[in-house]
Amino acid sequence: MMARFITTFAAFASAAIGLFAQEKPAQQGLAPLPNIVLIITDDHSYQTLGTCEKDSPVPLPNFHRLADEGMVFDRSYCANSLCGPSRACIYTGRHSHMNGFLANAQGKPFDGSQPTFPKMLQKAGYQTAVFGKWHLESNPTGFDHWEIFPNQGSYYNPDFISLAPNGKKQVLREPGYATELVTKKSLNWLDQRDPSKPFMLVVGHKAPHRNWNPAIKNLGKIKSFVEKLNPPSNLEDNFDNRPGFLKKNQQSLQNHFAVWSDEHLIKELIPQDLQKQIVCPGYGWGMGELNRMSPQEKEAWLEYYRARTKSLVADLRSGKIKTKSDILKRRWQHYMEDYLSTLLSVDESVGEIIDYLDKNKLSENTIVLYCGDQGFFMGEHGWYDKRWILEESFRMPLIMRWPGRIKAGVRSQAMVQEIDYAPTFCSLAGINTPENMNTFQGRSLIPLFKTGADEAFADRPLYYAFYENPGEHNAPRHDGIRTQRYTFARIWTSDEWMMFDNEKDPKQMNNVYGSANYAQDVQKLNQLYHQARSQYQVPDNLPGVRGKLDVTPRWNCAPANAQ
Ligand code: SGN
Ligand code: CA
Repeated sequence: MMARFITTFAAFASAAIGLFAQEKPAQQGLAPLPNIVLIITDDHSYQTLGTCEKDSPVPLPNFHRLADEGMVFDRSYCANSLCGPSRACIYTGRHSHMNGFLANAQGKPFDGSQPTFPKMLQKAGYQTAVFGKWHLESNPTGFDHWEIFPNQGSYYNPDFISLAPNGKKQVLREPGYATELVTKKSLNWLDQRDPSKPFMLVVGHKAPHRNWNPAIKNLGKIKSFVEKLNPPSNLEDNFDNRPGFLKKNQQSLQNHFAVWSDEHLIKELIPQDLQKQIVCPGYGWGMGELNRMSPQEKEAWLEYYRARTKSLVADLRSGKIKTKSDILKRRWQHYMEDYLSTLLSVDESVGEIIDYLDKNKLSENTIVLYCGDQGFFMGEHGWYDKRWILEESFRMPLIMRWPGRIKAGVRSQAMVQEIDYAPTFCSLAGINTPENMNTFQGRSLIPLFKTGADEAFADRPLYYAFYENPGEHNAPRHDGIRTQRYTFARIWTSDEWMMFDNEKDPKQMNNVYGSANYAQDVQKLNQLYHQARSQYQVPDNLPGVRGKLDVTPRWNCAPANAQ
């Protein structure tokens, strides 16, 4: 394993990008160190990436452009499908049990004293900044400049936390729409940077996170398009043939969707008798974002969603919508429309960033990595949200663009994971000393730049663990692996196992764990699962069954990263 790592790395260092063979290329008069732009969205699903097919119906032209000019990864996965933990994995290049940030609500912030790629790049002379979504509770470390949302952040007129000139933390509310503000701040920072130094910029968008509030200018822009979409075939999943815990989950459009804050229906316009049909018990009314809007924004927002509500009421009265299934389908359309509308602004942001790099002749020396922070259910299994090792939640968008260095227009089938980004960036910056690289559990993605394929990424079991218990949507603690063909996992809370043959059952409707036909594969996967746990140094008591987990961060990962 170690040998393969070294060979791969050596081949890369000498051939692909010779300048990185040395530790500090810039000091040796070689080409400048590459700049890094990491764009992270919140809850962007692979299914709605808009780049997946050339003729994708999702109207996101700048994502199409990014895909045309870069490499799209079809098999890119997170490590823990929740915002804070996933970001901790990205920044540290290590799994949650190593970086100590296991869950959003673990009551202990991310320990910013541990090694992260921003800190390493900063030390190597990079100018670094992060804007927007951060969600790790402690102050960002490794960044020269940061302006972050408190917690989840808001869509309209959001607050930003930053350091005042006196070094004290300040919270400032800024007029505008979150996605546009984050883009503007990012581009301003680029404009004001010292051009003699390399930079690493993190653009952290809130969109398309719940409660899916689009920019006012984008309201209604894709309504007619969404009306032509069909919901996933398993929108009304009954969870037969699978562990009982899936049924207990609380993230269904049918039963756990708040009619005002999530669906944006206006209560006063829904007659009492119809309210019973459309309100999920316990998920009623309440809408914080409305209070953040200016009177004009509020009026435009209300006008748009009044029309949505009236049309639903009219269709219920006329009988156009009758059954529970009809109501669910309409709700799914509303969900899709709002979710995708928030992405219209992300699409603009991506376009503006690429334009900036092109116009300023930075593209050829800048790698842009676009990713989500996990996957998201778009009605598959009847769900929204994420948290599960199930495919839609585990798989996440990843596109990398670097003209001349990363082959354009390629759809890579390599098995990659978010913990790979940190070692990639550090290798690109020439700071891949054994000491640095031994803090990471991922692998540098550089061997994939030329063609999108490499033996080391072909069938690499990826480890996943989720620790909240029970958490907001009642998802249990579980961990497992994804191989090229199978998903294999243990639900610790209920001691149930699940295994999906993703080739035969891509929608993951049938647990084959106990099936005689798969007995040999179960054995093999069980072995791979235990191998992964030992390779990544997962303590025996994790994820644990219930109760609080408190893990002290560790960062000496050798030899786990030397796969
Ligand atoms: C909020 C959402 C949840 C979501 C978590 C975590 N509820 O609490 O639906 O799972 O964030 O999301 S909401 O009503 O407040 O929108 S994460 O992406 O930040 O991990
Ligand atoms: Ca998220």
